[in-house]
Amino acid sequence: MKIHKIILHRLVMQLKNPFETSFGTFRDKDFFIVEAVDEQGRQGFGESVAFPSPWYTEETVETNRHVIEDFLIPLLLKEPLVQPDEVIDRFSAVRRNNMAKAAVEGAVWDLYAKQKGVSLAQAIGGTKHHIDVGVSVGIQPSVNALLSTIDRHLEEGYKRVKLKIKPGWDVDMLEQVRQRYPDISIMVDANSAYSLADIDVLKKLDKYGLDMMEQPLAQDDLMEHASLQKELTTPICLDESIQSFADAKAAVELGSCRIINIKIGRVGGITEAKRIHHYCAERNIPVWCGGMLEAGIGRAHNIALTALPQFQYPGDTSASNRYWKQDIIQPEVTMENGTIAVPDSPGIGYEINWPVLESYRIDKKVFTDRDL
Ligand code: OSB
Ligand code: MG
Repeated sequence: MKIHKIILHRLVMQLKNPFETSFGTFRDKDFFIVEAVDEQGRQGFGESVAFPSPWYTEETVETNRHVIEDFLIPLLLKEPLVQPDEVIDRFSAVRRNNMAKAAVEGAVWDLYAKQKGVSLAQAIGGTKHHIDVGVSVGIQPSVNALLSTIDRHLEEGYKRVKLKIKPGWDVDMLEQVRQRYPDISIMVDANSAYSLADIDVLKKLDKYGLDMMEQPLAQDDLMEHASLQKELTTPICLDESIQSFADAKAAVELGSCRIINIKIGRVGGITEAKRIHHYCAERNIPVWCGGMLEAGIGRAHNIALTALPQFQYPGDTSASNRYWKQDIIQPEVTMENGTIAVPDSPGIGYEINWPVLESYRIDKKVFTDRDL
């Protein structure tokens, strides 16, 4: 396949509700849509997931721009590809910068699936027609506010809630949540807010019957998570600590977690995500698909990935209307009874809503193979 042209659209979209984590609060989403165009004018789309500041990993919107424009696009336009699993090798001349790579690789995958006339889910080996989804609830101003937010999401039909925790917003909060909802599926996500010195608090969470505890300790740690996992009955799930197949393998071998959250951006694209998925399937480690507050394109990629069979827990890929007044795709992503239908039309299976996308666009740049 030959990519003839890449268009970088930079968008800013306002979240319906601010999203608070142990690191800070998000109100807007500033990101890129990568559009890859072939000689026939067919278009594939990818979405970047880095945030404006490097709190989650070291990448930012600006490092994504630099790496995509100055390194990845020239590498991609330079020579034709046979198929998208090669993109990761083509990009290996650039160390890390996983979110930048994933945004570009995602556009190639979508284009490839459209060229073949199959859905993206099919192109990567997905088997499901519906995926189970949950919702990730940010830190709230009060427990009462949290309880009414959970009420609303359960009414909407979400299959599980993920609650963000941090020191001081953990045991008491969960005690009250469990009193009100003794049976619902709950997990927590600390985004690295604890250390091993907090082990007594973390052990107290065992009694709330959580599906899992996501990334309690340092973002770059595997060893201490292994020590912690030995002391907990709650399964640990790693998010930030898993940035590659090698990390996933080490985490499983060391016993650092019993479940892995796969995010396409964090691991550098769909091909690396598939490798982690296949390894976890062999090792009987359940995986699920995390979220980065994506707009419609990134959301569509997550849906396709989650169609793979080892995605065994509900993901964080909620419906478009949980985040946006108006999403950039048509139709928007909708959820019914806690599930999202996996599209079967070619590629990501959603059309771009161009007037809406353009209303959020703050910049557009075109790169062609003739510029090289
Ligand atoms: O840790 O999973 C996380 C959002 C931004 C950055 C990191 C995380 C999250 C979420 C929300 O938990 C997931 C979503 O709803 O997209
Ligand atoms: Mg997380």
